[in-house]
Amino acid sequence: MTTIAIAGATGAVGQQMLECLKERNIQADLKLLASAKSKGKEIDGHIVEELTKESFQGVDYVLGATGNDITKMWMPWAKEAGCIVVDNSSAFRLDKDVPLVIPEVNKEDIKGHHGLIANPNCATIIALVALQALHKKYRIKRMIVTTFQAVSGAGVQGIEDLKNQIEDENVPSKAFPYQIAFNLIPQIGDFDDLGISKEEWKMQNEARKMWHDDALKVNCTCVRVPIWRSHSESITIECENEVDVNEARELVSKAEGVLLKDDPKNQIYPMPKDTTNQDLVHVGRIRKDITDETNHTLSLFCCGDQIRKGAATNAVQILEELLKAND
Ligand code: 11C
Repeated sequence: MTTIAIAGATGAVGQQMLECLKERNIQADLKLLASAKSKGKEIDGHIVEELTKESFQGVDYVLGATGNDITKMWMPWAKEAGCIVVDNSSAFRLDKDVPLVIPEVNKEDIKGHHGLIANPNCATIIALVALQALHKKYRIKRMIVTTFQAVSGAGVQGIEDLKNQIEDENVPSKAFPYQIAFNLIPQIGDFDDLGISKEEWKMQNEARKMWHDDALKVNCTCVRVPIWRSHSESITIECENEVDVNEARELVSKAEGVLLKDDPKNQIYPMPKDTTNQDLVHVGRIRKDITDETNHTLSLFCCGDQIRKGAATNAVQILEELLKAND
């Protein structure tokens, strides 16, 4: 029997990974790994073990759901034990010999792995799943993106901050630089000298890698919003080829991993409430950019559950591809 370990099994993404494995009926012996303080805890009939150097012996696949520093600590141990890792942290995403994969976008890149495949950033996954069919047809050269990212993207503390401040606005935030309830914060991650945050750079750097196009230009503004779960994105794409709105709608309606919700006159469009706790990226508000008379630009709105498709589901889909290749 195949053995799969989840590193960081007690966090939101780790627990979702466990659920996804079950939902997708992946048959394996499971090993849940976490820090010493979670040792002995029971999750869904499995006892959590402390993540140590020895944890990876006898493990075939690891799903990584720990932060960058912890991931950098255990990765050599998993490598030494011969495990194949699908890692959700950003620690290795841009490394040359590490494929960065969204199955709906570039699953063929998995083949080139050397024991480690990286899972992209959640907002990037949601955007690229929404855009893949349009990119294939029209070849996207430039994108302007504004994200509206849920508090759960910042972990359990993000949810706690919103909960506390809905009750009492005076409770200070621990996960955010300002109050998040009844507010928006246009900062996710630290800013560089250009005034661009780490999260904003990910959209360009990771999209370039998965679309194999170093010339792709992305102007991204990431905003934290007081929503529990599901990230939303307003996206404008400038394409090499001429675009057609009706054709674009048709392409999106047939795209893998996507649900077209685009009938604005009847108030049908994507909303984060509807994408929560499911795997499809909802896409709508597809329209011509009226500022571009050359007809190469489209705008749209999309939403996706960032803990599921933006993290756990995507990782488990990669694992499924690995298991298929090993059959
Ligand atoms: C957030 N997107 O909502 C972040 C969390 O690159 O994996 C995930 C960061 C990443 O705060």
